[in-house]
Amino acid sequence: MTTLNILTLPDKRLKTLAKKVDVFDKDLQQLIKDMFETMYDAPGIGLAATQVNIHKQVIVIDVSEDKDQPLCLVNPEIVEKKGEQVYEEGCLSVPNIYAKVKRADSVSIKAQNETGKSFELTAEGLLAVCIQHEIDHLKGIVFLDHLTPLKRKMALKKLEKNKF
Ligand code: GNR
Ligand code: NI
Repeated sequence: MTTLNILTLPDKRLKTLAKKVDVFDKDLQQLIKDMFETMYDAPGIGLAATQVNIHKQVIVIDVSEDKDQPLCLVNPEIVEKKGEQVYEEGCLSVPNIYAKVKRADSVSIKAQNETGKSFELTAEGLLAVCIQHEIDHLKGIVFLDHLTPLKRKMALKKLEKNKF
């Protein structure tokens, strides 16, 4: 069992743009395994490789109650968004800070699995929130970037204060 170190704000490495995966080898499968263990251990409902300082387009997700529905997305792309929802988000890279974020209510994505096989998926509700949150990480975006400048400033102040 390997748990990876999770970067937290204000770490600038969280702003790195992740690169496409083009080699589906044992190392990739080990990374995915370690990311699932890290996510379940945290615990969290999703984890992007960016958060463990690996700048590849790899995401793991499990929004199920019983933590028995692992979903791995490699090279994910949103192909369609529908509607709006507001959800109170948190992030393992922004500990103890929660804020409402407006996102699409439903997303259709194209992605590859851990062996490189392409698939499409349409998600709504919490799974759609989580997919959008994780794809943001791969682009160097954290949920605080969706807030107004004032709310973001307040959240960052609280984060700083929590360190003492
Ligand atoms: O564990 C997590 N919970 C969560 C709750 C609401 C919206 C998004 C998330 S994702 C987060 C784990 C995380 O930081 N993934 O990047
Ligand atoms: Ni996050």
